[in-house]
Amino acid sequence: MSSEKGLSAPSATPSAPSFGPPTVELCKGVNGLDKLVLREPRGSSTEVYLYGCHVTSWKNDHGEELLFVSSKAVFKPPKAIRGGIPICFPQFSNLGSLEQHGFARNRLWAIDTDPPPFPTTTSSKTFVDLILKPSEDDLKIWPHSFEFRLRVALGPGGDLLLTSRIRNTSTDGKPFTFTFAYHTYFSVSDISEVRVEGLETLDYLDNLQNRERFTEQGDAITFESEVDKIYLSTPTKIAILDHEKKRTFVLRKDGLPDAVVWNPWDKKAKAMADFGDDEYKHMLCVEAAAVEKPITLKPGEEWKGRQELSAVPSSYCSGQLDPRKVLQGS
Ligand code: TA6
Repeated sequence: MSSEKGLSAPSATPSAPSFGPPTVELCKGVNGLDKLVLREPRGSSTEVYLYGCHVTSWKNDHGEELLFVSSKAVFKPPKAIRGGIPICFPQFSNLGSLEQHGFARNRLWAIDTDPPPFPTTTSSKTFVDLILKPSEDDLKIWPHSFEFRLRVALGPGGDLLLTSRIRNTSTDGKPFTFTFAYHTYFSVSDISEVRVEGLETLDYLDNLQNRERFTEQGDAITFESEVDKIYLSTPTKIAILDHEKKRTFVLRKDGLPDAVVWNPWDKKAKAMADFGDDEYKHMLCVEAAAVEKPITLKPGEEWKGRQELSAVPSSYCSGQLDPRKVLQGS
């Protein structure tokens, strides 16, 4: 049982006497939507709306925003917020009967005041637990009872940790199957100067070519046009290198074998009303996902899917830092 305290009682962090205690604050965000602001004693912070359990901000200890949210994002249910980390459940762009990325991001979540013990002890003291259960209307479109618990946490170094626990609570004895993604929008200075390391030579399904299967070439991925690829069975760590900012995002994932890489580029950007025409230059989606092999849960079974994001300085642009070393690091 973790000795941590979450929303109910942020406690002082004895190991950091020179910093204040971690804080979690419930307040009003855009259009009066409820949001939680988590502040880590060393200065990093994150914000999560109860609507969609949608993380819309992740700042480092210098107050720099690391996630992309469109200036045209609509903070008005039932439209999903364009940017941040949309939660795609119970499906990720499968051509099923549901909306493209499921309905979890379009629902109002609740603060989970009585979460079951967290499965792993974590060093994070700054976290909040949210929960989603299907409404009667949800059960009409997806007839499966579930409890979806999501912990949003800031690590001591400002890492952003999302842990999802989805349990089949059906009493009809029926299993259910789902696909999932953390649809993370990273903020980048210039997409034409971004490289992604860790996906080389992997097979992927290309959403721009009827999801046909291809094999990625052997170099880092760079961007000159629209990309929409589902990389299959990827390594645990993926690095996103921002040349201009000399910053590397490291995405670590567990329970999510695949990774989606998406940039709409100019044509698709213009076609999205909640996305600025030029905003494609300053974002890249790299999404920890479970798509190729849908997950099946029997009644009572629980699935856990976790992603950990960190932002580290990288002198890669000067060629000094071998990004592969970033990936092999702890
Ligand atoms: O993750 C890539 C993708 O599936 C793209 O095909 C594009 O549709 C994107 O998600 C955005 O989807 P959304 O439903 O949020 O507009």
